[in-house]
Amino acid sequence: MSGQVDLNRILKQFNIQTDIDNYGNGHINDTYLTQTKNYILQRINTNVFKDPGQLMDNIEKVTEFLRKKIELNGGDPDRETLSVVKTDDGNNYYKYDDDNYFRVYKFINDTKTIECVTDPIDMYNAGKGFGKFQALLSDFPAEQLQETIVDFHNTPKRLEALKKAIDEDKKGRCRSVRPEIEFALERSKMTETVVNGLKDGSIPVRVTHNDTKINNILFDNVTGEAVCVIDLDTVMPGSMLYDFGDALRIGASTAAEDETNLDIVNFSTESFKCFTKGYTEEMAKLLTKREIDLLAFSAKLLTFECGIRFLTDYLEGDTYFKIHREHHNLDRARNQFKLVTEIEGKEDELEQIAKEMIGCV
Ligand code: ADP
Ligand code: GN1
Ligand code: MG
Repeated sequence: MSGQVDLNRILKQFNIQTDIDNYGNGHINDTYLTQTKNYILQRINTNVFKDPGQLMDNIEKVTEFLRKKIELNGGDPDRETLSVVKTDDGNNYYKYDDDNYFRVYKFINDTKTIECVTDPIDMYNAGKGFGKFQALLSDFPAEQLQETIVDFHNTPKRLEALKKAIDEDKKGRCRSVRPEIEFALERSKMTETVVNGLKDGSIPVRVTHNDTKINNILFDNVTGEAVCVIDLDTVMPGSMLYDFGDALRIGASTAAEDETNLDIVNFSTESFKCFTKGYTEEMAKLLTKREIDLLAFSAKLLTFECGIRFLTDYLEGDTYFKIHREHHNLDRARNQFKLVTEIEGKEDELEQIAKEMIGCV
């Protein structure tokens, strides 16, 4: 889509004069890196984020808040949080036309992203990174944030969306995915736990990231430690269980999110243990008993939720997530459902591990 726009003209608005290449593996935005390797340009996906101005205001508030805290803690705010680059007119994004909105961040050098974890130590580092991010935001005034995607982790509503897609069957694909549909509908009961807990107050509302997949964290090239949590588009009020569970969804999987050989898609107990250790080292003091009780459950819930989102998008004709091959969303859904089955098989053990990890910090 951004092939139709003049990227150099956009960069000029941000006072940047260099060429630019495609970059990154996100499913939502289009990302570019300047050839001088100092700026990231992103086209904000307006199919997903309806109000880019509101989105960027959220991000500016959150990053400014983090910047101050990082400075107070003696850290390096240029590395440890995203830095929004303003246009010459002082705006935090540039509207090219009605369909094309762009923003620029400083590129954070000497870091790497991980698509699929092969060493559980990376999960310990990721746990520390996401835990620290959450702890730093624990006193951020949540009422200052707009909901950039309403009901983003409202799992019962996600299931309703799947049912609607089944009823409409726009692409005539339902017939070929009966087992997947059955798998999803059989598990409808679990979708309500966190949403109801937030509603009745038994689970606290916190400022959360809401998209803690493992490639949304930058790791130091040399030490492997988490440097910066990125992709802040969905930072808004939610439950820490969303962040904890979602990080394990890909992070504890032994294969990529779209791996089609389901025999090699397993949920690694060791990765779960390492992530929980890192996360709770930063967050244990802030967690309630109810949150601790639901840590293992959250991995199952968020993996299931993502699976039904992929299946819904498949039935609707692949309009939300970027796909790179036919049936890509179906492959992703099957992969996530395999992980759900794996987690179901070891949920008691995972609960036990989570409690041990909390006890030892
Ligand atoms: P999406 O919403 O499409 O997932 P992201 O914001 O996660 O987009 O960016 C996509 C990828 O670009 C990331 O996984 C990361 O590799 C890279 N990236 C984004 N911002 C930065 C940055 N400030 N510094 C270094 N790399 C970045
Ligand atoms: C999207 O933007 P990205 O690629 O980090 C999606 C997440 C899904 C994830 C599945 C805003 O994340 O919610 O869990 O794909 N982000 C949005 O890989 O929908
Ligand atoms: Mg991302």
